[in-house]
Amino acid sequence: MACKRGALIVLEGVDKAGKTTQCKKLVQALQQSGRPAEMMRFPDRTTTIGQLISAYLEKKSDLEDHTVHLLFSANRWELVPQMRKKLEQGITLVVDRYAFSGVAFTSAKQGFCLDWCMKPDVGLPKPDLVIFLQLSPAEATLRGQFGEERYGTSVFQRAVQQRFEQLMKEPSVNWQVIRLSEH
Ligand code: FDM
Repeated sequence: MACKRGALIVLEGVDKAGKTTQCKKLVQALQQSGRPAEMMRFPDRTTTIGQLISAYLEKKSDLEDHTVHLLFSANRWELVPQMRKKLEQGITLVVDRYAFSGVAFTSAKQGFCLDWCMKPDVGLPKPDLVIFLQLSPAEATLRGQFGEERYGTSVFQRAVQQRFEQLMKEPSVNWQVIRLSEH
């Protein structure tokens, strides 16, 4: 008997929005309701490409901006066969960041346009749903310091948030925005 394809669900948002926690909860809830579900995250730091990215994020190495953008995309592409297989097996994938983070973070840097940033990810499996956890800069500040990794400054995170807002105008993507607040 052919089994139903799994859904591809992506969680996006700026740092500290709680994506990882919510991904885990969603996987648990799906499993408890009898639907096979697994979590994935990008970057996947376990692969050879992922290790290059991880060293860059931890500021242990420097990489040219276009180069690291392409590595983030390559890190997604290298996992596509595995993703397709799982989806075909009926497993729902809950993914912590995807190509939208790729575009939002690189295009927040000087000299990058959305169009160039989107090109390397064209053709990736399309998410059935993208949940955007919306956290205002003021609320992010209430949650304490951004991490020690690259991109962990409030000025950069604000620029990233603006880029996400531009991406959310794309009607072909099923965006669902969840506004978070401390109160
Ligand atoms: N990031 C993540 C990118 O710049 N491009 C990408 O394609 C992706 C998937 O890497 F600062 C950034 C976003 C974030 C960092 O952090 C990864 P986490 O804590 O592993 O999600």
